[in-house]
Amino acid sequence: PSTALDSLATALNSGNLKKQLAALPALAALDDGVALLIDFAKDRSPQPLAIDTIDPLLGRICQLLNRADLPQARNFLEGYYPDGVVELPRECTVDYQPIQTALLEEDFDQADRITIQKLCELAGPEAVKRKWLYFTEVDRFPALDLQVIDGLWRTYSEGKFGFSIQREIWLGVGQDWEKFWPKINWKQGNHWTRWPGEFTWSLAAPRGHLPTTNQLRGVRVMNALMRHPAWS
Ligand code: UYC
Repeated sequence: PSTALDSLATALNSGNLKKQLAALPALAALDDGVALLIDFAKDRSPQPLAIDTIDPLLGRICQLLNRADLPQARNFLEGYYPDGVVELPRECTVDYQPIQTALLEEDFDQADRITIQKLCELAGPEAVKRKWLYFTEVDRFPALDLQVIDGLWRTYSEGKFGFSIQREIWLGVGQDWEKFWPKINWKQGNHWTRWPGEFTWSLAAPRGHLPTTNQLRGVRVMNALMRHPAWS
């Protein structure tokens, strides 16, 4: 009935991010709701956004329109945001589009694996062979590349995933790793959450849960990510 659509439209136009995000799935499930989401997105930004303009609302709308798989949604996405709602800067030497594609599909498991692979590519051919990073390699990462990866994760996670989110939480617990792990569900009591099987590969995960950084060789890589000048 139109009253249901009306109250969803009111939520969408409330300007309150929590209310807006909460209304999106119900809107995407209605034909008139999909049309509303498309108009809202066009109005908000008729072209993909630069990496310094993170918009988790638009990111979530794209995920839901992509998932709705209706011709009008497909036409809109292809016409306005063919590669996703984030415009990747040309200055990056590594192609981060595969991360954007996986996140758009809400395939957070795949996005996590690609993120690890892309960080190795950024570090160089030795890291690609090794398949893990040295903290000294992280120190040398260009700020822009980390900002792009972080911006993609934030855009497509209702703003809850990404290195900068993990950093915020880590600063919030006074940089105490033992307080940090349980906050992001990487450890419960003495039990490390097993990768990949025990991680939560969805938006149901707690803030900061993704992307993952292996702690098998210690905390130095994560420490280098959290302290990188990209976030200052
Ligand atoms: N794994 O447990 N992890 C791997 C995590 C630990 C282990 C990769 C995260 C604890 C082994 C990623 C957590 C631990 C391998 C992560 C976690 C452990 C492996 C793939 C929670 C045992 C096989 C990329 C903190 C108690 C590979 C990579 C190997 C892989 C992530 C075991 C992303 C966040 C301390 C045996 N785990 N990892 O870097 O190198 O290997 O043997 O953190």
